[in-house]
Amino acid sequence: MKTISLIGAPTDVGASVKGAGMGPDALRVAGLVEALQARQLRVIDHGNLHGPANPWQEPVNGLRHLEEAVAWNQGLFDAVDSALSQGHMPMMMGGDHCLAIGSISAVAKHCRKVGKKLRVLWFDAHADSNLSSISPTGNIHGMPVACLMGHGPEQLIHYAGHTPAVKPDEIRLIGIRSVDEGEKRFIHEMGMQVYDMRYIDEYGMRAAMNAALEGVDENTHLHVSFDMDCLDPAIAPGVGTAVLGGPTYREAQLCMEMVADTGLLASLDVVELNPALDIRNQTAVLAVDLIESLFGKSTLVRING
Ligand code: 6HN
Ligand code: MN
Ligand code: MN
Ligand code: MN
Repeated sequence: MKTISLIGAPTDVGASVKGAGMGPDALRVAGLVEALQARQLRVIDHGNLHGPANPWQEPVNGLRHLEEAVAWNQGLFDAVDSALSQGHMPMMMGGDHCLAIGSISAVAKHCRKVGKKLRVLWFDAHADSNLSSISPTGNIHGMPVACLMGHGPEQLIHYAGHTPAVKPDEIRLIGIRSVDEGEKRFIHEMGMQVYDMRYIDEYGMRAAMNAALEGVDENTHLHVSFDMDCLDPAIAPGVGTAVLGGPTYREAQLCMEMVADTGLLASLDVVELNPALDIRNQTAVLAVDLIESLFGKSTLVRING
């Protein structure tokens, strides 16, 4: 039986608005543990990590709350590292998306240790590929992809023990539709593969997912980093940086089902859920619904679905 290690990271130090720190509890209230158990998974809820409060300060040298982001990511790196070394599947409940630096760095370290290929599927409205020199806000939740690729403040790029933690060809950005000018150049220079909303409109989600999953095999560790603002705000209003024109409910379900079909999901981040902006916890309920599909719950009539 697969064991899921649930790790709560209740912070919004990397975000532009307050509230994402309530994400882990909103997911619990929405029934995450029970939903996973119903998928025949063993669940260990490790509770919430502790870290510095959000000092709500202006950016310093293009970075907001760097010290706090470093502390949270170190705690998360350690928790994910420990879950993986026990053979558990870590599920990080954010918290804002800067936390993916610690989480995915631990995954990258693990992959190198056990000799697995890494594939990160990054679902997001944003590219999260800013650098302190080009970021319009200084918010670190806009920078995790760049940090994971070795471009970022020294304290945020070495958790994995090898830098960059993630190579450009190990990550796919899916659903993006809000990209800053500097990010466009960075993505181009890095040669990252992007399945943005234009691609999804023209070719469909099935084609986007097939392309994003191309090359994964039994020796691949598949990590999903799911920013709730990837989804259309009509179905997911509880996020701090909503952008019109995201995937529909069915498109999102298809993504999850296609990941489930690979049987390769090995770690997960659910981030940017902001209960302060939600309506009756509906975005958390939606997250749980999508996670069930990610773990194989199917709308189709199948023997094991
Ligand atoms: N997220 N590109 C904007 C910025 O401030 O860098 C928005 C980033 C949003 C990040 O939602 O995880
Ligand atoms: Mn994000
Ligand atoms: Mn986002
Ligand atoms: Mn260095």
